[in-house]
Amino acid sequence: MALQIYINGKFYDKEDAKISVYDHGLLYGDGVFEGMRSYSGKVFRLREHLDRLYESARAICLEIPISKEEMEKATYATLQKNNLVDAYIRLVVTRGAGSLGLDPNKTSDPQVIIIADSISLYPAEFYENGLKIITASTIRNHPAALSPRIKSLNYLNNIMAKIEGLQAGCIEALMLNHKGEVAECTGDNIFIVKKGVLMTPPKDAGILEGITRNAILDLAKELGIVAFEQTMTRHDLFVADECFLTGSAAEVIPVVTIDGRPVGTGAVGVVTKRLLDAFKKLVHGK
Ligand code: PXG
Repeated sequence: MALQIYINGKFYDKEDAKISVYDHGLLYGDGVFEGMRSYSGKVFRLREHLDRLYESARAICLEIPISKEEMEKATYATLQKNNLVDAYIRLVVTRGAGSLGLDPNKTSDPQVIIIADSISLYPAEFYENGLKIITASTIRNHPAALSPRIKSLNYLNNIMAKIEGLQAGCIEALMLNHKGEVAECTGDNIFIVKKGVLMTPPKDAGILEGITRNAILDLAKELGIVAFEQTMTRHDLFVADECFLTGSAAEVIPVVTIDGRPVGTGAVGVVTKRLLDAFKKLVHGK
């Protein structure tokens, strides 16, 4: 059977799952989304993802036509419909179809889309040997232009940074904020370890407050690793002992070089390895 996509309460074959070319999600990137994972049939931190989705929608004055409870049920229904247990799940809410023109009041019927698909993992080699990343010249959104805390369908600046990374042979790229401080990567949050202490940029550093990020901060507490939010510059990365990235897609992935410079010894760090193992245990329930 073809993959079944949820749109506004109904399921469609992947090939027939379509929305209007007049949808402002397409015309203007006017909408919000979430990317989540399920492990053994349970969506990891679903409540947190739903809270972030509804907050992103509220921030752009988009009223999601169904409740969080209905969205939760629809998410599980989509998994079940596709017989998926370990999956990648994308929730998308668009502004809906309207006339050509920015005015959201001229749209109707926001579209709620749920895609559950098998996960394409990064090669295992990256988890064992670590990633090489570069700093992109494209910065995160200026908070006065568009809050970087909104997970909107406008990802162009992150995509431009991703292209810079890919052109340099890296699958991730570091993004700074408008003050030149370290923010995050194009779809992942960043952590460093210095003298055994774990640090990550604060929520107001131009980041998306990652759910994996918050899970890692919780795990650090449980493991007795001192951890806090810290404003940092590239200097802090260059003199760090360890570095890793977190995200729903990547989970926890070590970084071993930044802008061609080795991080610490240039090998995957011990604190990183501990947290990576603890995260695996957490999501796989072992
Ligand atoms: N920063 C940005 C800009 C993101 O888009 C994260 C950090 C990590 O957040 P979570 O909550 O996932 O720990 C993200 C998340 C995709 C995809 O399909 C993107 C994300 C997550 C999952 C899939 O490109 N971005």
